Amino acid sequence: MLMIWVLPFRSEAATKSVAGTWKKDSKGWYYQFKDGSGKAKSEYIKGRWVNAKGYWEKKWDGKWCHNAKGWWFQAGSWYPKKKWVTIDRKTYYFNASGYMVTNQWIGRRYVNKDGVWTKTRAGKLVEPKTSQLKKPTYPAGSPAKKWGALQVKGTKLVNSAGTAVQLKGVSTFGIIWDEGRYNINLDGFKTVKSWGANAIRLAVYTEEYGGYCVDWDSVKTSELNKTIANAVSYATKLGMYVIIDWHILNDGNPNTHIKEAKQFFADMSYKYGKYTNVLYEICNEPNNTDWASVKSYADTIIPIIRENDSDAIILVGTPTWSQDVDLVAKNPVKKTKNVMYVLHFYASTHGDNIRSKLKTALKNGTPVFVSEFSICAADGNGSIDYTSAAAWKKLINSNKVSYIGWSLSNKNETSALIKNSCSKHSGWKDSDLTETGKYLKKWIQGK
Ligand code: IDC
Repeated sequence: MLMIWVLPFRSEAATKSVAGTWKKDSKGWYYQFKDGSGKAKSEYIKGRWVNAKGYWEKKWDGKWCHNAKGWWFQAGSWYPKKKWVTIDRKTYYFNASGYMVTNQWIGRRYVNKDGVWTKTRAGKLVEPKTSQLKKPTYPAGSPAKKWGALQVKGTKLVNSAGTAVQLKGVSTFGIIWDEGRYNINLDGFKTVKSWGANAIRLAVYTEEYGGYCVDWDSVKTSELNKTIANAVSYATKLGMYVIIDWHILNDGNPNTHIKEAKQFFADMSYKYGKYTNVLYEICNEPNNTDWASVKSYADTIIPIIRENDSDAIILVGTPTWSQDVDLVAKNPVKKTKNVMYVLHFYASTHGDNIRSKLKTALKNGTPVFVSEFSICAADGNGSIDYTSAAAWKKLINSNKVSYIGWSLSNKNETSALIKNSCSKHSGWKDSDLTETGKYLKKWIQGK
């Protein structure tokens, strides 16, 4: 970038907002703001770079520059590219050529006509504190501690060391629905972990009652966000993996609510980008739509997640209520890294024909994750088919496919894991579990 003119850049406003004093201690110069917000950190103050430890690092001193193409920020021979930089307490984004961008969304943040970050996509979300965005620590011996960041290798889910692993666990009921919401608590998850489960799935319905995309009001949305945040924190405390499931169903085509999905996954990945125990499931069960539409949706959502989280496992639903995993191999998503495709089954309804879809997919190199199943009929009710369930169990275990049982509720339906008569929200004994609950527990226990 030649032709450098140095111009005063919003200097008056800057002076006001950065009012403070340079001070020195044994480690060097630091900057104390006057407004009570403490010391500067990882930001430019009046041309001086204050590093992550809060001290001035002279070698990165910089200044605003301008040419016919626009503004950039020059620090010695370096200038930020594809980067957010906070300069005099305002946050700017510099594109791949190093120019400041204006009037657009960059991931979840909007920069205004002056290039200043002014809002987030979900205005209602409180910006998480920096401390919340840090990589959490997991308890010694827990699955998340032992296995670390999961990856996909061939058709297999593997741990950070490259060894094949199997996630197994339970799905919550709709997280805002009464028959299940109270089971989302630390002790409830602990009970499930005591069975040998290493994963919890959070069913965030989109269009059904209380869903993320209907009856949109700030109270409900913040309630959903709070529940997700709590649930992730319980799983994290226990060192369990946790799947954030955008539970489309009625809506059929995931593109119906793609606008909300973009916001949702930008926010979730921003919050949990450093959580190696968080997985994203981007569309529970596409139906009455085709793979091309689902793929186009996935090709939009995956890059949004990847802006904040470069390697988390992403689960992509498939057409016909997540049965058509056999269609994927011919036309997979664009960014395939650590992506798996979702198969769901309800053993009384789905037999050999769906099992053969799983076999075909694996044979063709498609990684499959069973993020929801039950051993009853597809309406979540009806009778249990133990023969079909056993065939599924054998096929799934022999291929080390991950499986998550539906659902941690006490609703009066066959798929509920807890008896309708049981009102406990944790510490369930075998006598509190339904036939489905006991079956899942045994499977998880390897019996
Ligand atoms: C079901 C619940 C049921 C609720 C219904 C709402 O079990 O109590 O009334 O949703 O539509 C799925 C879906 C899952 C369904 C489940 C059983 O992913 O949301 O839950 N099922 O019908 N796919 C196949 C079966």
